[in-house]
Parts: sequence; C-alpha cells; structure tokens
Amino acid sequence: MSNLKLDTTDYFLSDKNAITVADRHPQPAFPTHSHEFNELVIVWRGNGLHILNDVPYAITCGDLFYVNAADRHSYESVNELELDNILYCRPRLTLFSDWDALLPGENIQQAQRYWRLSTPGMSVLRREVDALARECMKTDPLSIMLSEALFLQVALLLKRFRHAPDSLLLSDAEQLDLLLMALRVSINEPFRMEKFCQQHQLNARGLKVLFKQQTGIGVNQYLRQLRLCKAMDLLRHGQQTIGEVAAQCGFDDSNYFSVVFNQSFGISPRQYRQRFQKKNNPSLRDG
Ligand code: RM4
Ligand code: NI
Repeated sequence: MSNLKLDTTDYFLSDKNAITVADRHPQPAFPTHSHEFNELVIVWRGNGLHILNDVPYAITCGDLFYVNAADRHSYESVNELELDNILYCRPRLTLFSDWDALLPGENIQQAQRYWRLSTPGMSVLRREVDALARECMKTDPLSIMLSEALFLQVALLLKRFRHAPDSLLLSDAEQLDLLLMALRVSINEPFRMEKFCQQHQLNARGLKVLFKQQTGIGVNQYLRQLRLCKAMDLLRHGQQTIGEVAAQCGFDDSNYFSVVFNQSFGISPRQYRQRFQKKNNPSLRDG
C-alpha cells in the first residue's frame, strides 16, 4: 500500500488560498496517493483508468468525481486524458453556504461521488472553471474571496448539470435535439411519437409541451412542414411522378398529399411543379 500523501503547501499559492485549479491537459499516469486537501475532478476528453479506493472506473469526457482528502486514488492506462482537478481546502472556506450538501464529503458513499455531466453542462462549466482558474492565481484578499465565490458557483452548476451515471434522464435540450433528429429521418416514413418516447424512455406529454414551447408549433405540424418542404424541393428539381413524390415525403396516399399541399399553399402539387418547370422543360411527365 502506497503512503504518498500530497501536502497543501505544495499546491496552494498561500496559506489563505482555499482553491487551486490544476489543469491536467494531459493528466499523466499518477501513482496511488491521498492528500491533505479535497479534489473535484472534471474530465474533458480522452480516456483512462481512475482507481479510487481500489475501485476502477473507465473514465472519459463528462465524468465528474468528488475526491476526499482521505481517498486513495491513481490514474493508469491514460490515453489523451484531459481533466481539470479543482483542489480545495475545506477548512479554509469562509463563505456561508451549505458546503456539505454541495461537496459530498467523507460521510457520503463513493458511488454517490461519481457523476456524469451533460454536454450543455460541460460547455457552461468550461467557462466557469476557466474564470475560477484565473482568479485562483492571485493572493490578495479580494481575489481569495472572489475565488471562493466562483468556486461556489462551480459547485452549484455541477449540481445543476450532473446526473447519476446510470440514469437515462436527458436534459430538455437533449430531448428536443433527439426528437428533432428523429423527425428529420422520418420524413419519408410514418413517425409514431408514442413509440419514439417508449424507445428512449421519455415522457410523451412533457416532451410535446416542451416542443410546442420551443418551436411554436406541434410535433405533427412541424413534421408536415418538413415533408412539404421536401415535396417542394422534389417538385421543383426532380423528375418523379406526383405519386412518387408523395411516397418519398411520407404520404401513403397521393390524393391526401395533394389535399394537404393545396391547403398549405393554395395550389396543387402539379400546378406548383408546372410553375417552375414548364418553361424549361415542356415535355415533363406529370403522373
Ligand atoms: C496529479 C493528479 C492528482 C492530484 C495532483 C495534485 O496530477 O491530478 O490526483 O492530486 O495532481
Ligand atoms: Ni489526487
């Protein structure tokens, strides 16, 4: 068993500084050690093995660890591993805040000190950690206070954006992205919202409300817009029959397609095509 223990004096700028951001870009392999201070580790990219109290974790971008002073940990088999290690000295924190709830300490099980960050969360945290890193490089009282305030902000944002590693919960933005992508690939085939939500374990009602809030229209209405847009493009530039265009845009019935097209644009698909193609190519098929 290794007895390497890292000292506060070696890593903090003064005996008043409570925080220091150790950017490890890259994080090299590092032997088993403990510390006099605690660590908050955010992995930005690459991969490797993080061994925390003899439990191995295959780490990669978006991983978040709360490491306590008494923990023993090491990094092995690193491969382009990049992380920021926010070192902090709990006894030096002076701001009044519920630090225990924000920074899971000794009394919290190890499994609850490992989290995942969402991608939007990572981009927010990137900026905040950079600001914290700059402030921590100063030793005047005001900067020390400000470092602590920024650290509090980081701790709060981590709480906002983290989720348990095995949870399937996606943020609103991620759910919306997933749905928008699924709709795009469904242009030429039926889309079943309920099935999609089941597959991804999403709440259909909630997602519909979110979609309407963010896009201003309903899911089906939007899908219809996508389909009609594609139809316009095909009619303008393609050579397919109206029936083929309808099928490629997810309408099994070409009469129904014509009705919907007419309702939206006040003109039939055939007329629409003629408007753009007639003068260039008078001998067009118009199945
Ligand atoms: C190492 C590694 C360790 C940390 C020290 C300060 O590179 O990140 O976990 O305790 O730096
Ligand atoms: Ni460490």
